[in-house]
Amino acid sequence: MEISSLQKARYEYQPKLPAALDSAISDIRVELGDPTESVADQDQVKSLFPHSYGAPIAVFASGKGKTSQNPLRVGVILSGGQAPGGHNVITGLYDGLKKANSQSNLVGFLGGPSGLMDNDFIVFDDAKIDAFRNTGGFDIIGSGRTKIETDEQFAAALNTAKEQKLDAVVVIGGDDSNTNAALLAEYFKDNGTDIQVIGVPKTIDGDLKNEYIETSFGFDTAVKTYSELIGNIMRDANSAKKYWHFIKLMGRSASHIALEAALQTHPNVAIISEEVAEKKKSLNQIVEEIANVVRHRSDNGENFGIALIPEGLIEFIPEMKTLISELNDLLAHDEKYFATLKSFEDQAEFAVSKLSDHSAKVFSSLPRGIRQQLLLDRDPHGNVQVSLIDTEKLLIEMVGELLAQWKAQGNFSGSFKALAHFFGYEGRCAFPSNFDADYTYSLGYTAFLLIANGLTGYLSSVRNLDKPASEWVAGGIPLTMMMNMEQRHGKMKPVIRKALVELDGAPFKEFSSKRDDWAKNTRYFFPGAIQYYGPAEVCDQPTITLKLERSG
Ligand code: FBP
Repeated sequence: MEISSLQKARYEYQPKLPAALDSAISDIRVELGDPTESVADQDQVKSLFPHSYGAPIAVFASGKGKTSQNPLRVGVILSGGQAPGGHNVITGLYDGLKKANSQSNLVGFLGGPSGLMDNDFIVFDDAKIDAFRNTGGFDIIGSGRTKIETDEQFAAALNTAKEQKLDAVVVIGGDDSNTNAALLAEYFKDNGTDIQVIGVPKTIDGDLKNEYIETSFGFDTAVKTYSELIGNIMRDANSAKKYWHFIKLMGRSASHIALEAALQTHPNVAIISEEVAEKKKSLNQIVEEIANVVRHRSDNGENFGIALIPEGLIEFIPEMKTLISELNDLLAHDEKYFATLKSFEDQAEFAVSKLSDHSAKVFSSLPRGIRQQLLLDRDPHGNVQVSLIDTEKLLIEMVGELLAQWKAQGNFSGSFKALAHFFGYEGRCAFPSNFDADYTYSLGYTAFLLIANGLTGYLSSVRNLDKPASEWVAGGIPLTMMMNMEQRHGKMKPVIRKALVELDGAPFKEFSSKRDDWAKNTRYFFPGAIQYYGPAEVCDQPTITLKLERSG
């Protein structure tokens, strides 16, 4: 296979490790803290995880330890959406295993969790690993969204683990996949095995974080990629001065990506879904707010602008949220009957007959395309596939209609020509930034250390991320500690709590203190492309969100 010059150069990049990990394996020791509790619903979570609940936080420090150097056989899966750095989790895990004992083996299950259930695998060797060092994507073994859910699926996973003689399984995934990892760890123990399960926090969405997990990997690279593109579009808009650009940004639920991209580029409008929910803004209110910015800028002779729209917005608008939740429930309950309805008209009629009066009205008021998108198949976790809903086009249409009304009333004299963009998939497989390359390699290496210290049901954690990598602190956080009970598919389930944008958090406060100025004036900021080589202030900086959260 031919490879680019950058890929060749990136093969040579040596990811940085926390100082405590950058020594002989025998010189790394684990420190265990006090027993922990889940974030909420302690009694229910405890009763569902009798074997793993209450485990202590683990931290790795320098000093003589008892990290096992016996040969290990470990399986790894990549789960869910791609995120830059996934390959380096695997290379870090592999290097840790081989450094401790060259007889250890790393088994990669193909195509996500289904590979584990079907025992579809490869065994990594140096050549395979070296071909993927510091590269983006998940193509080293592929990923998938199958959920290990039913008794048969859990039994199949255990069967494979036994057949493969695995000591441990590493699940690289987001909140749902790591919830699965916690259930799997519990199941393995419940079935009398010592097979360990370790999770690694992945997702460009940035919503798998808490006091101990400062960020999920991939967020840094994805948002820097989007910000580069937004900056380029801003310069184009400011050069031609004739278009508004409505840019939808990936992030299924939380608006961390939109917020960070706003902090990096200073757009005229950036909607933060969590604020929409908190202030109970209706779709019409959002439309009016955007139209007001368009009018204001137009009054200043600027018939152009940039609006950032978070992918998950639609689910945070109260009337839409109710509608979507009613649709989710009815699609889950009447799944079989619904599948027999072939035309959109029949499906829509059935939905309207089952929805509450208010939701039926909201549903019927939406353009046909959006109604169709709302009835699409859910993902395996029961979520609406918001990346397939054209919210940016819906907003352009509605803002355009309102401005046309204002024009007819003599309240708007400018022009509104808008273009829609969606930045999502183009950010998920970029070459990981130095931050993500270092962070993911450290997470993989830490996953190995957790296994070699006999721990299970943990999420690999690397903290102190606003400092140079040598000062990072590696360890493990019990997965049950991050759990609470939530309704899924109409039933209460233990899940890892998703981290949404906090309106009293430093990143949102910084944004809200600047946004009025950015709306009226053209303050565009051009971050440019991710740099891999050069001074640390250009190449190794974490996101603004991470810095503000750590200093706040
Ligand atoms: P994960 O939560 O699995 O990391 O996926 C995140 C994401 O990229 C979302 O931002 C997006 O809504 C979704 O995946 C798209 O899913 P798919 O790749 O299945 O189209």
